[in-house]
Amino acid sequence: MCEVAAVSAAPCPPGWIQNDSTCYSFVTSSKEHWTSASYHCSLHSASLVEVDSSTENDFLRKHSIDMGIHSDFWIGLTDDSSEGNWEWLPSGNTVSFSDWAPGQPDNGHNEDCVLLSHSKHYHWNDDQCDNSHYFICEREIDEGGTIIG
Ligand SMILES: [Ca+2]
Ligand SMILES: [Ca+2]
Ligand SMILES: [Ca+2]
Repeated sequence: MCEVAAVSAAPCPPGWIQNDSTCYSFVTSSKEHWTSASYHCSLHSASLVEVDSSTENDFLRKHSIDMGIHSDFWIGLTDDSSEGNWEWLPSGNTVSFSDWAPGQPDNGHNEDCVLLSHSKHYHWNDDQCDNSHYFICEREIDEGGTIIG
């Protein structure tokens, strides 16, 4: 019984942050292209963050600001497969919530991947997928309150 309690108290891996039923990792160890960032998350049984609600978006923006590093973070939204048709990958979900910065998305330089933009107060901006940025991974906490892997 004691072991169960100990596990339940820390459902996220070291260095990950829990919010509601999800663990998040704000990865600042290296800047990556969007595709490489997505792959990095998958190595940790996670995905680039899919922002489903204003609550989740508020959490991500607040934490980004609080980190104080003034850097952009990739999120899991892209229109790379069809210009203007935004989808979350890898889920393939369409956009149910969005928080574009004013004037965005503008596909400014063939921009098909989305980040939380520090220069836009961490509202969303589309950017070129092969630019290198920090990124945010997320993974759900399973029903047992623990994460496998
Ligand atoms: Ca999410
Ligand atoms: Ca685009
Ligand atoms: Ca843009």
